[in-house]
Amino acid sequence: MSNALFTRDTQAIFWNNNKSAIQRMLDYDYVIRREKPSVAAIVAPTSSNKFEKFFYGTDEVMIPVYRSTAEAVKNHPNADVLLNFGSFRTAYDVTNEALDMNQFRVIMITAEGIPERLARLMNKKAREKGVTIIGPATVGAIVPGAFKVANIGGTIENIVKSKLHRPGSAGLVTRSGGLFNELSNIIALNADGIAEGVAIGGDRFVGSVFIDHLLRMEKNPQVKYMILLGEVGGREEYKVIEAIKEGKITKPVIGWCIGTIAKYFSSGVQFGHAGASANAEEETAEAKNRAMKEAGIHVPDNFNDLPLVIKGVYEELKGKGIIGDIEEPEVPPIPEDYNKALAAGKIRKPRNFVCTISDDRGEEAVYAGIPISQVATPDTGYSIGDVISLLWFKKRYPKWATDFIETVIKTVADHGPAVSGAHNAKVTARAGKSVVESLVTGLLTIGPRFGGAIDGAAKYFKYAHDNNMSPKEFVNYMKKQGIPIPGIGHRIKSVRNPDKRVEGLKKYAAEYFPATPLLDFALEVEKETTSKKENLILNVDGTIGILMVDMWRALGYTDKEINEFIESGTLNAFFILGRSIGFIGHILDEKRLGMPMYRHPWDDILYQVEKAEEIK
Ligand code: Q5B
Repeated sequence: MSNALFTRDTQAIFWNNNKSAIQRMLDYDYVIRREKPSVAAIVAPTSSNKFEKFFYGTDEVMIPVYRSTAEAVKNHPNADVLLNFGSFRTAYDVTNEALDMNQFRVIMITAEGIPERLARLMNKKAREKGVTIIGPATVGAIVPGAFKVANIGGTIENIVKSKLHRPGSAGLVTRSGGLFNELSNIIALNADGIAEGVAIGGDRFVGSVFIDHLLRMEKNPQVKYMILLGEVGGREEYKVIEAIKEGKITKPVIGWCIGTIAKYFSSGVQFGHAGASANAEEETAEAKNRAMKEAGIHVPDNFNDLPLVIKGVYEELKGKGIIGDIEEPEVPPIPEDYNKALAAGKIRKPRNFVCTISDDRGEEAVYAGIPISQVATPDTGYSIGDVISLLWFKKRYPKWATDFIETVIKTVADHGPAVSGAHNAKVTARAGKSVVESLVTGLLTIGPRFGGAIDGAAKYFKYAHDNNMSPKEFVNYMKKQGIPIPGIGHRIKSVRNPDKRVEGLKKYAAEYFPATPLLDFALEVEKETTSKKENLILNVDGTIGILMVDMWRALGYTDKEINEFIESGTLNAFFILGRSIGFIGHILDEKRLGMPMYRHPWDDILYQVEKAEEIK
């Protein structure tokens, strides 16, 4: 039985999803080749994640996430350490609840500034239950080669340099986490590292104090001598002196209290920690250093001499054969963090996705290079047509073109509740589905017959025009293909009941377009088709598709570029975008009216069901 605070089997429950601290623990596990991760579970009350992924070397491991400590405890009965990374507002409640669970042997609390009344209550309860509290206001503790709490020791590179990856011979207790790291390095340079170390924390009322840990280290055979780095303020060092006098501590102790500078100030000095202020003469660093020296503790004359004293005690114990040689373990190479290596230009990687329209990496996201705030500010003159031209075509079109795009969107926004898409959206909304589900149902009806004939119209009319077909030749060509001409024909609009939307678009083009060669051709085709049947007019889809081609030609796009727009479905997208406005209106209307589920009436269905033929 080593009596060490932690072993290689120790597992912790980490309260709060502090990813960088947890990753540091797993990096440490990897370096010391632990068999199982030192973090068994994470408690994150507001997370909906079931697990978090962390690196273990170059591999990844999954650590389960729970919403309460109780759930984590139930699923991980062997995790006897709680790393409480809650804020100073929650840390007390988390600890208090954890103490009642009777599973934790050690609770480490990182928060600084827990109200002192609560800290005392918490510490009392922990002592009564035999639980070791480390902190509050601490970076924790470490048993090199076995288990390390979160950030103690710093980066993994620093840990290896400070020989915290394998057991040495010193037991180290400090108040401060920063000085813990400093001392670890000094011990590594002047001796063989530490066997166990604890930073007890900087608050005035911490759970466990120097004497608690030194008494345990006294019983730990791996610890051959102990180093205490105290601070001005408090009387904890005197408890150690008492224990030495009473023979409870027999191993050599090296001690130093920082804060000797305080004597050069006329009034009492409050150092960084809440507890680092002397309220009486015995609490000064000077007095404590003197008392420690008198009790036989190895106390240097000043902090600068501390390394020499450590070296001296270590070499003496080595000379007596109490400390042996340590075989340095092989340290596996620590994979470099991808983001750091990338930022340093050390690695490269082919991207899976390419984005050429917007960028959200800078201070502000941009639409084709223009900051959103600029686009969105009313007086900068960017319209929805401009936003579409930036994000769909990566260009800022002239006003006549962006106004045309807006006219199209406004024109197709709705055509009443009876059209295929609106009907479907309404039926779906009445079935209790959400706005997005109902919208999607409506959008899915857009296709070659309803609203989605724009690309087809642009394609076929352009083909005919590019190939110098006459309107008659084109109509015959389409008939031979067996394809109804996209953009021709309407269910309710006709020569005698013209579609005012089409009239409006044609008027806009006549006024603002530099030229409309394809529209002129389409109107000749319309004469042919309406001479056969009066509803075979150039419809709204057709007019939009054809005028878009005229617009792009006027803007200088090549035929190849326009054909690519058509092939990729760009033109139907104008209908999809515009009609979404209307569909959403119909869906909200249904919800506002609280309409019940729809069932189609029988008398509107022709039932012609014959008995199925039996095949033998
Ligand atoms: N025939 C639109 O058909 C409709 C012909 C044709 C040559 C044609 C039909 C069609 C092409 C697709 C198109 C967009 C299905 C329409 C829209 C948005 C909307 C909707 C709204 C809104 C209508 C009867 C006879 C047959 C056919 C011939 C028909 N179309 N010939 N080229 N294009 N058009 N879609 O009236 O000899 O009797 O056998 O497919 O452009 O969707 O408001 O409702 O804003 O929401 O049902 O405006 O024209 O006629 O299919 O029974 O055909 O005409 O070959 O000849 P109908 P059908 P025959 S705008």
